[in-house]
Amino acid sequence: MAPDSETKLPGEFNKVSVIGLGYVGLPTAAIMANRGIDVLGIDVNPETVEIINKGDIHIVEPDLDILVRSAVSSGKLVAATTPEPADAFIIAVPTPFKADNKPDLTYLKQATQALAPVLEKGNLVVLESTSPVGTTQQIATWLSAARPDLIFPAPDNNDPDIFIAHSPERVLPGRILIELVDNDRVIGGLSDICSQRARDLYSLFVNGTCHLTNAQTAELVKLAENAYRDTNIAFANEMSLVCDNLDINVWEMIDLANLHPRVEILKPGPGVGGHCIAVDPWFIVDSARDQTPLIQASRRVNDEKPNWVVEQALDATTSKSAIACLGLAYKADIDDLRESPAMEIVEKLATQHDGKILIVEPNIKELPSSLKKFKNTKYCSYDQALRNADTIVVLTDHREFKEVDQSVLDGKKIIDTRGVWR
Ligand code: SAJ
Repeated sequence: MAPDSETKLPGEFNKVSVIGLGYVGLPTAAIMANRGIDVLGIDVNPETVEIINKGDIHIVEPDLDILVRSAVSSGKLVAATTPEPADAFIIAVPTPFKADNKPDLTYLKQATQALAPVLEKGNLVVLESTSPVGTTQQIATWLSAARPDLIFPAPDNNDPDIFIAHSPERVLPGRILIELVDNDRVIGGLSDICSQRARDLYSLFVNGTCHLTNAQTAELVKLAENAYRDTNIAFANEMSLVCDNLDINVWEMIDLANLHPRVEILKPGPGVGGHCIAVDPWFIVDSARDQTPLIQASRRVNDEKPNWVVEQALDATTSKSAIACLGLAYKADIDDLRESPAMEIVEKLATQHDGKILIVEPNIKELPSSLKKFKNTKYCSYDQALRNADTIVVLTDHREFKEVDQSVLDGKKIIDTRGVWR
């Protein structure tokens, strides 16, 4: 059925609101604003809003500073703490998990409740946050409780007042601005017309293909992508333990195995971090515990790896000597410390080792408070740490660490979890 005359026609997205101005929301807002759309970015943190309205950024991501500056100076991107009416709302708030590995939808519920009062007939609401299966429907339920005056989508109603879809973000930190535009998107609406409206929105700035499906499938696609990667990394991490036990160089072994045309082993590391791969597999487990022994085992393998690194470092070091820890971010060339195995390792070393822990992280200006609180931790330059430590633990493969004067490493114990100096 065609939308009624009051419903805005596809393509009429003159003003878009992006709720949550983090690693996904801010780049999305800036890209759309640079395409000429009026974008209102919403974030609950007043400091974030202030920084963005000055044309600055609060996160590290290549070229994002240039894009945000241009969007703000042209007046197309404005940030605020409370939502205002718009043609479409993109929700990109965190969906973490709780201590018991259950999804925590608190931020999502708060964002949904904040936007409910400003919703108008014809609006599109897109959930971009990675979410457990059923969350897009949950948003419709929350919104319809807050706005009984509006008709929300149902599979048998192709003429709702509000269109709701899930289009999970799939961008890789470090390449966000490229992947936001070039990657294909999966779009799952609560009904066909919802999917089509969401595709109309993304077509304004996405060069990749938009693949339409239903909301539940889109939710599981995103979770499956990250669980697949987690499982593959777990295999690499398991191999690193096997190699250590058998005194085999894991990097050489993987390089040689990968010469096979159908083998592509990923890289072992100190564990798996970030707010996505270390979290999202649990969303599948939570909805299908008995069907997911492999996913659960992979999570356990990856979660155990930091403990192994700590043991290696403590075994290599006499009690009073200094340990250098290179990198805190969860992966190379970014500043993101969320769920970082490096943070866990450094915290455990600071607790269990009497000597100094010399910490190098080129992408932050000072140690986070969770590390500052230890008497034996010290924020150091790369050079200082290499010279003053007896044991060096490489935790992140930042580009700065690839340059090394081999003579400085002579006689030191090296635990290179990333194979930077292999
Ligand atoms: N890692 C390894 N070995 C590898 C690859 C990664 O140990 O061979 C580690 C990294 O060091 C890091 C963690 O895994 O600690 C995750 O890093 P990542 O680069 O694999 O992924 P993320 O978390 O930065 O981004 C992922 C991406 N998902 C997939 O590649 C399937 C991205 O496309 C998603 O958009 C993102 O999660 C997300 O937001 O969900």
